[in-house]
Amino acid sequence: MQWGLKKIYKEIKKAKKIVLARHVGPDPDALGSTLGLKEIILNTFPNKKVYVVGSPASKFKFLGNLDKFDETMYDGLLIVIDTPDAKRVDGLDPKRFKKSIKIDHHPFIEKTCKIEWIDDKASSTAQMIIELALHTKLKLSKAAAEKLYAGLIADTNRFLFKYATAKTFYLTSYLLEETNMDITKIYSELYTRPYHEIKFKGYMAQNFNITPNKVGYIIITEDILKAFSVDAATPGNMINDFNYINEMLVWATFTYDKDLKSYRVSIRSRGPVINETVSKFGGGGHMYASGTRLKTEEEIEHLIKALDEITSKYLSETS
Ligand SMILES: [Mn+2]
Repeated sequence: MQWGLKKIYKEIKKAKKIVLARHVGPDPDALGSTLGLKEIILNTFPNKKVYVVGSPASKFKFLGNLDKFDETMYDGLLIVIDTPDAKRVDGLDPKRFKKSIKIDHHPFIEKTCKIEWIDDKASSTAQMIIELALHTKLKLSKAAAEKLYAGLIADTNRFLFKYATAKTFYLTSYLLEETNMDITKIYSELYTRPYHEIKFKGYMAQNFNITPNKVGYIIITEDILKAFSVDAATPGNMINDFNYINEMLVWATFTYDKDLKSYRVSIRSRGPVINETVSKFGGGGHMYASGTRLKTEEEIEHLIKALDEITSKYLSETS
């Protein structure tokens, strides 16, 4: 793998103009990795032009500012981060770049870039960027470290998930040692939220439906979102808060998004592998954290049934 990292470093060193892109509907890992890598590149090569593109997410504004993509950027070096397929890259077509690199920790879907470094055992792409800095001459900075740490703790839910491995802790320790970053500041930026969101979380807690096979789900309508003044991304962002409930081994939120005229679906699991099932419903993701979009309540019913079946199988195999 170190050979691959050297190759990525060489491409970065050669390029004058670098475009960093990630998936639509960005989370802290997608944003922290791209914005963190930008800091690292500029810290090492101050004269390069580095752009981080894609639509902004107001919730994660503290991670840094984004650049507007324009057609003239197609002659730069593209680095796609945290995105397994071309159609999910936000705001540009990766195939139009002559030079492109992918750095991703999702299970492989398709080849979209000339050079691809995929590690589906990595907890986060933030972790992969730290690894890249460790093994090459790229120089970490405190500002970069804080963005990467935000991505890493968001994707591992503060080291709670199975993806948090010895390597994750090792690289985190390296990050702390190298940069002396302020982790409490990051927690406060990432986790402080308005009271009305906590009230909404209370609503969610009270309203999960639970099947006998331990699948918990909640369908959230436009009216409910309105009543609590939250947006359609909020339930999905809160899904990790409903881990460690005895009666729910797999749990999901189905949130109606009036702009997309469809349901945003977020799913988590504490046991059964869910991404293969979810991919049959047009989605994808990781073994225990997955999502998709669905048009109708009928499709929701089918997905719940499919999740119930894999959970039932898992329960009979593990008991
Ligand atoms: Mn990620």
